[in-house]
Amino acid sequence: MTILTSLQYSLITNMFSFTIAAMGAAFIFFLASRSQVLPKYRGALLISGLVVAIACYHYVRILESFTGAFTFTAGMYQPSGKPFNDAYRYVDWLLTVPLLLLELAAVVQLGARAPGQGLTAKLMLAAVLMILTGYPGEISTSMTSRAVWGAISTIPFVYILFILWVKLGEVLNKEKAEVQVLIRNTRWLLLATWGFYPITYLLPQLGVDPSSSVVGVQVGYAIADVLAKAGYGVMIYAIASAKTEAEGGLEVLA
Ligand SMILES: *C/C=C(C)/C=C/C=C(C)/C=C/C1=C(C)CCCC1(C)C
Repeated sequence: MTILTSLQYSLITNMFSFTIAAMGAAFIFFLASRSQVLPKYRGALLISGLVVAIACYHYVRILESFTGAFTFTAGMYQPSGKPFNDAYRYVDWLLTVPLLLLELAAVVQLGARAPGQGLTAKLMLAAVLMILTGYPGEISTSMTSRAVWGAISTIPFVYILFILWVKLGEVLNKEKAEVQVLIRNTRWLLLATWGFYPITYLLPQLGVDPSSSVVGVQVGYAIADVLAKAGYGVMIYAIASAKTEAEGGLEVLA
């Protein structure tokens, strides 16, 4: 860790605090919204709830670890000597990224029925590989190994986004117009938010000074997490809700 100004430090801790609030609120929203959609889509909302609950917990730990890594002396935040634990973030992703893919598969048919199951499993496996290979780079102090692990991690990343883009494109035509718009927007949200992570990861490589890098990486990942988990969950809810409507609404249950 490097020395941070008060402004840099509070930007990061305020962002973590906002993320905890956003994830916690999203958790209540997803669970409360389950009754608004057909039973077959309720699994997706439960998974959305799990994702934000896991993230909410990890952000509490990330905030705690971050504040412990600094002491306030002479008007600046100096490294306390206690390391900041990046593993909270990566363990969080290890659990939540495969769940986000499952969440999508629970509202959108990602392939032909039976083979579709296999495809979701492959995407989830690729997600695990992406996170596991990104971690050694994230904690490395050597720019070379950061670049090498980052490049390896980008292979499954490109695979996942490419497959999702193509598969979501294929299912579009089978849906009603309102659902099509929502799936198209979700596709863009996925690309934009997931694309944010490798860009954030690159900041230290781009010659950004160390303290600005810390701010960029921590704030960048937190913004991306809120959008990719809570924001995406709201899109999944909107798809489930539009499909419920298209399939006759909740009255079909009566
Ligand atoms: C809720 C958390 C999500 C959606 C996390 C997504 C993370 C990524 C897409 C990370 C990707 C990375 C690369 C493609 C290369 C560099 C290392 C990573 C792990 C930051």
